[in-house]
Amino acid sequence: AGQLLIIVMIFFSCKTPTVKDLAKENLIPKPTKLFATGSSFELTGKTTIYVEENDETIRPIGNYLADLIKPATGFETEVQGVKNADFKKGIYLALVEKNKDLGEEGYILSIDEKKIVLEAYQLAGLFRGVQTIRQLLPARIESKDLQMGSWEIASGTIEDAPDYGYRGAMLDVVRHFFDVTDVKRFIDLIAAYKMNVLHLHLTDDQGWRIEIKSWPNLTKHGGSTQVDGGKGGFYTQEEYTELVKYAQDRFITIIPEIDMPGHTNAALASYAELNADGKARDLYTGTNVGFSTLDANKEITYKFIDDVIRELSAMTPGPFIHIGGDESHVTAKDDYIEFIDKVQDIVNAHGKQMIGWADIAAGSLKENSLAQFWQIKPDNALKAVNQNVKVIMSPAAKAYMDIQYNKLCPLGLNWSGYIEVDKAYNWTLESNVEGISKEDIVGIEAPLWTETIETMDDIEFMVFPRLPGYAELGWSSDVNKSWDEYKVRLAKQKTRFEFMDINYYKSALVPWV
Ligand code: TNX
Repeated sequence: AGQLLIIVMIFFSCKTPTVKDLAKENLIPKPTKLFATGSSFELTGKTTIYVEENDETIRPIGNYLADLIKPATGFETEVQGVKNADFKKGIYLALVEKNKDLGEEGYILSIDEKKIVLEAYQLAGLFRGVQTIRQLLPARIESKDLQMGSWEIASGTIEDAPDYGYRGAMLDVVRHFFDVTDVKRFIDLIAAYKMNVLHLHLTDDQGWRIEIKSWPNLTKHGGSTQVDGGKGGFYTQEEYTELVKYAQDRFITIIPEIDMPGHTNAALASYAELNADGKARDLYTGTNVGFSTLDANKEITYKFIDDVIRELSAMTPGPFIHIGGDESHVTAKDDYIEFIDKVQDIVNAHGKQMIGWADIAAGSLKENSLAQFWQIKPDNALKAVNQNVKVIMSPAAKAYMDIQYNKLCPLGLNWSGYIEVDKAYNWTLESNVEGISKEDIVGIEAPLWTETIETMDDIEFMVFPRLPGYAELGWSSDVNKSWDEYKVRLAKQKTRFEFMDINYYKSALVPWV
């Protein structure tokens, strides 16, 4: 009888849901509202992912979740259509069109012992909610290899929506070129923290990285090198389109940047006629800035820009084209102003809104253009705000991921100081610049310039662990937020980073566990 009792007890201990506290989970970004019910849902090989029968648009998100959990669990999770009323157990993804308050990216996640229900007003909200489910699963879910152990998710309800609609990262693929595989990994890494923008810095003095069919020498010659003289590279239009699609599937908008009128040596080396003196420049593999310029007074300059923006707009479904505009130190002031105004018209003529580094506020900006604040002094950004233009927050002293963590950091620059992990997190977008308030800000972007960054490992080392903090600054502007609370949540991401093979910086300020 004793043995039987033990067997019965083991049987029940397997079947009884584990007590788990949703409030103790370490989510980044922190959700808006969370209510724990002290039990759990167990994902097993029998769990099915259901999507509303009449809405085929949800199925790809179900498939994404099934693919996400497959390598570590080994589960061949089925994705099935179901009528709302027939759903009893498993995971259910649904759009709730009445729930407009959730906005484009908000979601409600309800978990009990039998089911997980994820609801959103838009598909993007479902995708963000899937990232929450992902973070609620044990960290070993991130493994590419089969893992032992059960897959429980704490029960309760999460209601969540971002504070800012623009939360992104920038990758400079010019100073060192990164291929499609690397950029896809970068997209996956930012998607895991609910970012929704990838800004690609596609052209600069050292290279031209996007194929323009009407000006083929830009990539043929201009794309043939990089900092320190490596072989460079570029994306064909097909490859760029593939990246756009990959990002779109993760509800991330790619914003392409053609930097001008400065930062244009690669173009000036590729076409003699773009130079004021009609002579092609040599290719450049150094790291100086501010020495090159397109000629604002030549007609061919605007023909060139019109061709480039037309081809780029045709392969960019997102609403924005970034025109750079920074550090045009050898462009006469009047020329610069005329140039920005004309380029803004060209971008608009191709159906897009212009973004530029805040230097562009010297021109007459349209209210639907955006200015990206980056400099130490906010003068340019304030000038933009005075023209009723909204600002993307990317202050170099806080949000630049190419800036060294400290003076021992083996990679990166330090012209804006050092940015340890606490400094990267300990600020808010809305109180960063006097005179730029919440209504003036669309969100945050953390740029990674790559003068010193050569490999995916280098990228990861500079980006992690700062990026989750930037993602949280944009998603959850919590007035009571504190580094001391955040650092514990960040520390718990360690196992995740490791299962994801992320080469992260093990800052001594984070209590890694
Ligand atoms: C300034 S930030 C630049 C880039 C450099 C970066 C290095 C900006 C708009 N221009 O050209 O790569 O500093 O941190």
